[in-house]
Amino acid sequence: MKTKKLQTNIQSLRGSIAIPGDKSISHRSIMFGALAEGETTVTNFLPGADCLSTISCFRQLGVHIEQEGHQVRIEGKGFHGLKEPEEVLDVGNSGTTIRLMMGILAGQDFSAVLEGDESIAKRPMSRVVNPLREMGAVIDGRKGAEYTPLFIRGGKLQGFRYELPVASAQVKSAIILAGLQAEGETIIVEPEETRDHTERMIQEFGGKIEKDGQTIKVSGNQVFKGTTIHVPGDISSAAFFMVAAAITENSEVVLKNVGLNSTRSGIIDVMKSMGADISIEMKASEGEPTGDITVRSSRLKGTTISGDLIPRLIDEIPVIALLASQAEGITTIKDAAELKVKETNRIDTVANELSILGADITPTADGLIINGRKALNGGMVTSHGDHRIGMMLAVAALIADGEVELGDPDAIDVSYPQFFEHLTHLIQ
Ligand code: SPQ
Repeated sequence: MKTKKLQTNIQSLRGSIAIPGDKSISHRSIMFGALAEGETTVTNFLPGADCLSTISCFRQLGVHIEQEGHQVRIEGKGFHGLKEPEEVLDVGNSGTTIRLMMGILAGQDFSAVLEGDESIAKRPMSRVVNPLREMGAVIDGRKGAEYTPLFIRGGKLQGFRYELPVASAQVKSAIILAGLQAEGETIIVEPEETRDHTERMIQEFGGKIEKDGQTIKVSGNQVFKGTTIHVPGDISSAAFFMVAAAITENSEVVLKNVGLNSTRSGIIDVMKSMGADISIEMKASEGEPTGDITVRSSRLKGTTISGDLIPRLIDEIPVIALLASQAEGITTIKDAAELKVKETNRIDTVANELSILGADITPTADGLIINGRKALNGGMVTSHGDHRIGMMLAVAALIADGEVELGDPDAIDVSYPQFFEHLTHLIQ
């Protein structure tokens, strides 16, 4: 396995960085651009491995996409212009790609096979397969289509009412994408509010979607018009530097143009409640709200994170666990069993890897208990192929006394290819 020696025991972090484009929004900009009629231009696109998988799937479906760095041009085909792929669609490591693609393919009058890497092969798919089958799609796969490879034969879909059993933006988005191609109205009820980028993007492409509390209504037979999408910086990427600045001495870091959609900004609320020195300057923007975030070295105290806060910070929990390991007292994270079905079982990987570095952290059935203010030591750790675990460990190393080596550092390219370059820029 490839390893990387991490920078440890640093003096301080200072300076400013422009956070790369949001992964969730970048995926959706390609999908809606392909389904719209006419041309769509995307700026500040995230050229991470996951979003490149989405582009390559749509190219296989006959969509012409030009991508150069952070700039993308898509020649939209409309809902009826996609073609049957010649080969298996490879989603790589991306849960968002496979789950949202299933919603799109469910309404298409052809067959396709979807597959991904080892981690995708372990992630549950029946949460998307079951509602799409109810709408009329034919789907098969390993273990009753719980796991990849998945075979999907789309066709005539019927709108329906569906109460989501888990709070998941991916499941919600897959059903919305199918609903846009179905006969009649589709009604979705969320147990807790999840990221709403799909709903917002439908409106940006001239489509209609209604939202009343946690109930969403969408009708079929809509026509989307190509547009220009500017992707804000990814708060899930900014999170690593927010925590890094808070836990290191003499630090002050400014993170520019970060998306501050309230369905994603739970980490800001948690950091404030833990006593972090954090300030936000909102920017005038169309579409998603954005702003600059400044974080300074902080004296932190433990907290409890649970309930409807969880979907607002689900991907930040690994780095919040690290933050809690440096806070006075106990932090309890609960209601987060969804962490077990991410790129890795993030309850176990966070607890195991941070324990190696000397944190006092206990996994539970639905979260973590962290006993804080423990000095971190060196050690041999690994990302386990999970980008967020890799970046969390690189931030932990900053305050470790002793050498830290990270196994499989390239996993980070999934969402933040410039991560180490940006980290080095901030280290003084
Ligand atoms: O795309 P993928 O692999 O599922 O990525 C992750 C991540 O950490 O980057 C989860 F592992 O983000 C998901 C997120 O957890 C992205 C996402 C989306 O764009 O809709 C929604 C969340 O997943 P879910 O299962 O809660 O809907």
